[in-house]
Amino acid sequence: MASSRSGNAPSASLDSLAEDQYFSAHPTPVDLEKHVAQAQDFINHQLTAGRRVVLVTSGGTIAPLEKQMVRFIDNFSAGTRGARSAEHFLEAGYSVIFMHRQFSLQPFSCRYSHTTDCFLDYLVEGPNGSVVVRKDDSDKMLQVLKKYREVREKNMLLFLPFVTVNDYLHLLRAVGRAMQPLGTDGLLYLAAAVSDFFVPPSQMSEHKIQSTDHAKPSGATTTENEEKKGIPDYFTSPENITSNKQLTIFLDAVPKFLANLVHTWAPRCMIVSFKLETDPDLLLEKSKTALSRYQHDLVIGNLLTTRKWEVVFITPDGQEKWIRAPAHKEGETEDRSLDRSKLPDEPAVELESLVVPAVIELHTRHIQQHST
Ligand code: PAZ
Repeated sequence: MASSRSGNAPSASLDSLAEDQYFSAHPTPVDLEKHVAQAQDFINHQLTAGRRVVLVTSGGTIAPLEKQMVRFIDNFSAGTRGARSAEHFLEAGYSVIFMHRQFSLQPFSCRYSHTTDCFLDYLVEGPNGSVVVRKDDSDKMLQVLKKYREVREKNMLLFLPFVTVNDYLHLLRAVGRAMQPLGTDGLLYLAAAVSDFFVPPSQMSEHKIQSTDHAKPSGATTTENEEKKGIPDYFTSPENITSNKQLTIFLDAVPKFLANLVHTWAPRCMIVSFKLETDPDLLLEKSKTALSRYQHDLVIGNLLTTRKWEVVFITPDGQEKWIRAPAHKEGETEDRSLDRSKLPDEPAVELESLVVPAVIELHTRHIQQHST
């Protein structure tokens, strides 16, 4: 079998330096070893069963502001894309490593959590003090339950949680590497919304940031003068003393490791990244730039307001292909930008039911092209 990309990294040495620096300076999550062992067992099982495996990342990461974290920066992602996509991959016979933000939506249970109805609304009191599902909901719930039980019994679905952007990066590297034995049968579908900015641990306040006028900005470093006098300059320099209890936080860019994933962590797997934008004029350009920068297999672009209705596939052959969910009236699939203000909450057909088969088709081609 030919390696698809290994060794072709444009700046491999720089990437590996950045990788060493990041992973030695940023603490390993407490559960990492346990989660990696679970992933390895799961992958070995799938290798024996001869199944393809997809790693689906899902939900947002947080960027903590304090080591003993009280506050953090989060983003909007609920994990809908990831949870629904995982279901469609399972339906197609893939085994799924579902790497998700803790408490975000999960495959199958997403049909009943984070909805406007509380899960208790689906339940009623049954005979002899039992609890049963409300009659109108029980058929549908039974179908969902059966599918869930089946994939769990066949050991086709593994849940791995993360919370912070650092948890995510450590876990992605470890699971990506663990997927290497799958070769081209491995697929990475990176739908998580990963923080672009964070406070690195070296700059992070140990304790809760205080809301006094003289609070030191998070991320500000101690100066030589501060150390000599034992008095932080911050408290003596008038320009740093804020009025109106404003807090200034300095954020660093989170390093991008997609090139490392593509070229060294999982070089033979197919890698799909997502690109989210809010400005329609930027979406195509940014998606194309990401694909050419990281040299992976597919970028799926989407806009915040229309993400449930349409996505665009950007592939290395320079093609762009829009996939659109049918509007709620049958046949209404006009080739135009969607006007969010006129759309109902959800399309008639779930977008992921169209996106996942299209990704699988490309994965099949990837396997054919890179297997000898
Ligand atoms: O989780 P969700 O269904 O609310 O949103 C999905 C999404 C928009 C986060 C995903 O489709 C995506 O674009 N992820 C990558 C985001 C980015 O880092 O650009």
